[in-house]
Amino acid sequence: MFFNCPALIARYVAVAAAIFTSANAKTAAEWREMSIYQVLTDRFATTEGLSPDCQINNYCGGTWKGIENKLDYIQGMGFDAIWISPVIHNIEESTQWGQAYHGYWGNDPFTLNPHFGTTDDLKSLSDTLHSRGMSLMIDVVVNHLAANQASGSVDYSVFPAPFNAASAFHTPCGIDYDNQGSVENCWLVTDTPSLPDVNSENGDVYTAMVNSVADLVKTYGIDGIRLDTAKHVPKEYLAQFQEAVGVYVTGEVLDGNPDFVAGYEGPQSSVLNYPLWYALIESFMGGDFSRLSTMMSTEASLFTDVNALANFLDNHDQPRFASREGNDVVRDRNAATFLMFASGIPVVYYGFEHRFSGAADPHNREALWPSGYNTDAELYKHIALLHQIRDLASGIGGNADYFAWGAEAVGTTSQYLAMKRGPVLVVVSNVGEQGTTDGFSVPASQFDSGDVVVDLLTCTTATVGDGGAFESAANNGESRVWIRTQDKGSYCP
Ligand code: ABC
Ligand code: CA
Repeated sequence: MFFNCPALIARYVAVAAAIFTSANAKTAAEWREMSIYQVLTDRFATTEGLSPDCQINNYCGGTWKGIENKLDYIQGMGFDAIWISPVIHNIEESTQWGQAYHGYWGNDPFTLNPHFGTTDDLKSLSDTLHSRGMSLMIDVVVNHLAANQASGSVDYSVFPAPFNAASAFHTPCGIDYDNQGSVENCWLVTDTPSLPDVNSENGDVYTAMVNSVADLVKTYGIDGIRLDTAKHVPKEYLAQFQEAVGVYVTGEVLDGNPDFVAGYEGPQSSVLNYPLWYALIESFMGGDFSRLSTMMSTEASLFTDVNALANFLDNHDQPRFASREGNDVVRDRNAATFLMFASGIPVVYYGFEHRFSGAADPHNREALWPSGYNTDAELYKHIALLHQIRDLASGIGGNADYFAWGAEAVGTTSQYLAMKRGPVLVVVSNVGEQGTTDGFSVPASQFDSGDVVVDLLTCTTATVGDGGAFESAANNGESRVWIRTQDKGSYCP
């Protein structure tokens, strides 16, 4: 994200070079081979593995130790990385929206949030992940701090220096979303708790903010960053941030317009793929798949590296996928199949695997413990299987090749989408549990006439005709993952 600023690049290149030589820092090229499990730290697991009552607006007791103790559960689904909530100290008060359990109400960037554990606990989580060959992404906010007052009466003295003065923040104003200057310089929230907007033009203040994150990266061996509210920070300051932290950054630019969002891509950074998300929600919930296929090709032409984008079906700000009207587990499975083979890094929001169905914030932030961390859950098993197939597919031409290939839609109808990526041809559908007896005639594929292909989800075979066309038979609304039989390895013996 964020690069059009050679002067800043030169200024920070030395720092970045130093950091990239450290053991854990991961580049965009490394991240695009991974898949990420998004965890709200407070809601995932407690240190003792207990199941306390969870008042949805307050701290419920999840910790970094709790996550560490449950890494088998996460790795068992096949994920390579986790993204956890912001780690810094937050306001303690109970507000009209409850407590700061989500971690986005920071008031001291130099101290950790004691609700989530100690410095040793965070180090231990990072070390344990690395010893398992997994990676750690943290959520970070440089756009604002939080205060338990409305914007007109903030007590700046409670912030640590250099944030303890009104001059460390922009003059309060509410955001006009039609004006990018206002989006960048006004306050995301002006009523209580307000979010004082960091004065990025104030060199001492902004450098202190950026360095606080660079310190976290070094101290805790952080591999990547999800940057909150990226579209609220001017691009030149995003570039400064990127260079200082020296690891892959995926920025949150909450916007459906791919032209606008693509303006935030950079050599070591990408964005959360909101434009694709809007299209995929519409298509999987009964719209025409041409919308999704058009967005895929639009993004392929707009982004330099479409494979470094972070794709998702839902997150802590959006209604859960399973909460959507008319949804069912068959659609969930289809969407998960799409996510796993589309161009980009798959990000799965905790609880998807148990069909949690909370809708708007805060209901989409349920505690995970009532699930019993059941590894027999239908979607847990489907995700694990998809990861195995992805490993098989990416191994065929070699990882470097596979993750450089983009996925390309080769045919759509109102009910089906077929897309190819390297050796795999995926067919997904939005018909859901009602199924259909009509299959999909894949009009063209990467396969050759006469090839026998096998769907690794059912072990059904088909023979390819002229121009790579073949019949992907109906499967009760389920997805299919076709591959040449000679590439199937030990699958479908
Ligand atoms: C609390 C309550 C909410 C209440 C709110 C005022 O206060 O829980 O019920 O409505 C954190 C917490 C939240 C908390 C907020 C504020 O802080 O998690 O629970 O809400 O106190 C990030 C994080 C998010 C986090 C913050 C703040 C920012 O992911 O979890 O929230 O650190 C904007 C920002 C985006 C931000 C989001 C919440 O608000 O840009 O970074 N998320 C339009 C705008 C977007 C805007 C969005 C929602 O509305 O363009 O910029 O996001 O307000 C599409 C268009 C989009 C459009 C959408 C709606 O439609 O293309 O542009 O988005 O078609
Ligand atoms: Ca700002």
